[in-house]
Amino acid sequence: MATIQIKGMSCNHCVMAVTKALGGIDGVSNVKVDLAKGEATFDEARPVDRVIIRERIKKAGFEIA
Ligand SMILES: [Cu+2]
Repeated sequence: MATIQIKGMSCNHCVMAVTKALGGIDGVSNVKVDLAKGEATFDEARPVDRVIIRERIKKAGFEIA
């Protein structure tokens, strides 16, 4: 399981957007976003390039801390 810190989430809409962004990445599953902690955890079927994860998060309007 991987954990990333995400900046800029303020409500459940943000949680949904991040969950959708991460869940849409090939090989990523079981995404869980914790709003209070500002972090997301997920499983990787194989190692996913962090550059791709960063890009998807950015596209959704957030930043990886
Ligand atoms: Cu929000």
